[in-house]
Amino acid sequence: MLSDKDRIFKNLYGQHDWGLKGARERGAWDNTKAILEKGQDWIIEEMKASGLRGRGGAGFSTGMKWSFMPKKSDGRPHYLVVNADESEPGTCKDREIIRHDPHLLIEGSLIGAFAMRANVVYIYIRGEFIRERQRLQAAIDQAYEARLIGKNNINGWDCDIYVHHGAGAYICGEETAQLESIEGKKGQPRLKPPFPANAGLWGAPTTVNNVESIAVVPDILRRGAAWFAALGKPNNTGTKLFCISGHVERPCNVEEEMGISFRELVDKHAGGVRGGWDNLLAIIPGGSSVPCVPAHMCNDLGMDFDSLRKVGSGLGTAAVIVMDKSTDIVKAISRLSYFYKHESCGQCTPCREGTGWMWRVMERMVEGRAEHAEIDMLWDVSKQIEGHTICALGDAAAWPVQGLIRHFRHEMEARIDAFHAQHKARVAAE
Ligand code: L3W
Ligand code: SF4
Repeated sequence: MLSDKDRIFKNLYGQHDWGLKGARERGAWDNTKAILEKGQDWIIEEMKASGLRGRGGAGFSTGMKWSFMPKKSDGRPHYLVVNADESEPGTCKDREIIRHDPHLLIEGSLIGAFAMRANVVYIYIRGEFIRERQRLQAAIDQAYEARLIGKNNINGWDCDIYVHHGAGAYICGEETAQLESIEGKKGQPRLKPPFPANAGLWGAPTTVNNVESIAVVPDILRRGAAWFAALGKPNNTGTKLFCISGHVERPCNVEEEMGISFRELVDKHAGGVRGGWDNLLAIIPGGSSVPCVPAHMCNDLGMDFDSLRKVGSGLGTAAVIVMDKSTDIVKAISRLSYFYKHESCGQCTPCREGTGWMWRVMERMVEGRAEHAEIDMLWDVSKQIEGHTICALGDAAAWPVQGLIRHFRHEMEARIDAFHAQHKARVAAE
């Protein structure tokens, strides 16, 4: 279990002052100038050495991503975009950082901007987060007033931070759709490559990082990459915010060491599975976009990128959705299918048509109004979507359905058999 001294988010539950004074008491903005004075190369190497992997879902190395930004200016400005569009079902961690520790995010933004030679940062915040946007703006105003950011600030790197709010589209959390949205266009993903580091906002070098990824930067650089890398497991280092929801006694957000077992995470922080461990049916360990993991595989399950990949799922955003045996798992996954159908931007055929097709079949599967062969057809369609689309939403729609078929095919078949048996009985009675 993570010790208090290794905790980064000391005000996760909002018990203390969120403002500049409180943040400073917790160590924020301490010697930021000295960090910047170590230079861009040192910061990027230190970030690589920390092993920090992006906290928005994909787990790409943050230090590596920063290193893709051009080292020499070709006249184009550089941009840092902080992705605060937190919309992944089950995910509610970035919101807590913004509400209760916004200065960690602001300080991390300044350091990241410096490391990538950017003088402008956009924080793209989910449209529904109205109070959070106000809180973030208030914290930014405090930082300007104290001359921690802005032009000619005391830290020695000009940096303006703008809060840009979304309008309720999940797809604007995809990095290139987010860039389109900031540019004032419809939020539709772009083809990659080129990656944003080469051609991002208005065609200029841009890096998009998740809120949590940026908010942990000041602590990593103050305490040292070795401290962060010693937490967790090799290739899965550091601390992580987990959002535990669903059928647990006490749903919560908690910062823990990467790689903690699912059982310890839920027992220690969420009061255990509702009705006891034997009542567990399955979990979705990383936000709605990753496949479910059935109970029998959850015993020694490590909550980190590689361990979850090994069991055919993923850490994603670390939003852990716990489902007990009262859950209609076919209905639950069907609801996710509806979500992805609704949120598809419609640019590519496999996603636009496939998500609607999967949802309609899933709705029939809930009632059992289907044939056994359609389960295989559903699998085939999901495979036609996966990897054949512009952005990851297609994969994200396919994976939950694949997880259901892989682990709960017997449940789908039983439902179909029951439906046909009932139908037969009805016909016989008539
Ligand atoms: C330069 C290369 N850059 C990759 C960069 C790329 C991006 C990052 C990861 O996220 C996940 C999905 C869900 N040169 C590069 C390169 N990059 N190769 O690295 O890229 P990628 O393509 O692996 O993934 P992605 O499309 O950024 C997809 C999760 O995100 N997800 C959840 C989203 C919701 C939230 C939220 O609510 N907070 O994040 C939805 O799909 O798990 O695996 O920056 O440019 N050769
Ligand atoms: Fe749009 Fe879906 Fe294609 Fe992504 S995969 S670009 S959401 S149609």
